[in-house]
Amino acid sequence: PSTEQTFIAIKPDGVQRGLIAPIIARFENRGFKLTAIKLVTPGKAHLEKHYEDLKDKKFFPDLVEYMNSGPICAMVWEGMDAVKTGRTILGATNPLASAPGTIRGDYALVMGRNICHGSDSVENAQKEIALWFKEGEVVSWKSAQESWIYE
Ligand code: DAT
Ligand code: MG
Repeated sequence: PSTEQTFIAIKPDGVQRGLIAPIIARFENRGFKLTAIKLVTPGKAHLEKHYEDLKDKKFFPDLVEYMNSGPICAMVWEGMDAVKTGRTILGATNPLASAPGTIRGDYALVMGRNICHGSDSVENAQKEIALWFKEGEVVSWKSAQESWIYE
């Protein structure tokens, strides 16, 4: 089985709206393995670092304020094509352009309240996992379901 990892976060609106369990269920049900999870309020500096590629965008201050408005559920999910498939499960950045069946397509309407984050490349996934989790917080374990999910 693939050990590709992606960083998935449930943003403050997703946490406040009680969507932690349904979002986790989508990744579990698909066959991905949870290897790290925590509820965090990491503060502005950390969030600015997480979104540093977007620092020149006009929406950046609002984005950081939104991300800083409550707890975030930070996770690492592992499995085949986890980064790209994770993005597919999330839906498009703009929820109005997200297909029904995706998280954003089922639960959100506007970009500034789009519920979830997912890494956009394997390289960024590794950077984000290192930013959000300390060594030892990401757990390596063998799922009993493995041979029923992978051939
Ligand atoms: P994604 O979260 O799909 O990876 P992104 O990395 O381009 O999208 O942007 C990060 C977040 O910033 C996104 O989830 C919502 C917000 N955002 C992006 N583009 C925006 C825009 N044009 N107006 C307002 N918010 C935006
Ligand atoms: Mg992004």
